[in-house]
Amino acid sequence: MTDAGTWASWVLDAEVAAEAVAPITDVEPSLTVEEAYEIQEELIRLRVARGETIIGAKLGLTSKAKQLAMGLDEPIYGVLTDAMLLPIEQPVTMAEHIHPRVEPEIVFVLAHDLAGPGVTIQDVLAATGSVCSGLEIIDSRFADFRFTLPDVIADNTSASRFVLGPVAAEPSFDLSMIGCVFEVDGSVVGTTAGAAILGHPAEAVAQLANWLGRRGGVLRAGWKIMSGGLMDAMPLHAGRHALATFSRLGRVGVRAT
Ligand code: OOG
Ligand code: MG
Repeated sequence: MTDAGTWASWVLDAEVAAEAVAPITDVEPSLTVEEAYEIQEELIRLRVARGETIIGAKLGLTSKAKQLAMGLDEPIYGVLTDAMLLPIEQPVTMAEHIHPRVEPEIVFVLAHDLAGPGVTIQDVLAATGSVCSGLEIIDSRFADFRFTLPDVIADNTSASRFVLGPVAAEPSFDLSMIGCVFEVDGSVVGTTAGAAILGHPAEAVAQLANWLGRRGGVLRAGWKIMSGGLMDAMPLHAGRHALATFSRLGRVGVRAT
């Protein structure tokens, strides 16, 4: 592989310029998943070097709907920094993005560290301080949102921004039964439940903790963990308003300008 730092700059520069680039595998078709995570690590190092702080982690492709939409069938992992956290009521600025999409997610806020291997759904719930509603704004740096599994991993799983809803609920109820209604500009575009995420959204967090554990990593107390899009993402355009309403977790919305 070409030096991981070169490809990390390739995707970071595309993000800063808000201009799409070709997928890495167009140039390096043999790029492996393992090498892609090395590029992602380098990308996060660059972001931290420019002043960002890691405040969480994310899973992607944890629902059948997302896997079908993207034509990929394995969960993927990414990193969230403070620069990605969009305060509630703050719009998504189209000029800072390439072709942003928005998707509803269930978010875990950890009260305790969580380290694999052997982490179960029960362990995740015990380590969780609260769960809240979330919207993730994904914005692949690759032209036409077209990528292979290694490409999207290297691109930090298309992470761009995320918004957290105001309700912090104790996870003392069945999270697989959380209902979600997703609306765009006042029209319902999808309905789903927590079980869309690997049967139970905490299963996604357990898989992430176990995967990280094999690499010597830990999910830290205080981190926000996004468990993955509950349904296919919707494109954002200037003026568009997306709203997700959850049972137990209230509502979270975002507008694009
Ligand atoms: C990859 C990121 C997937 C999710 O929640 O499934 C993701 C993409 O769809 O561009 O964030
Ligand atoms: Mg997502």
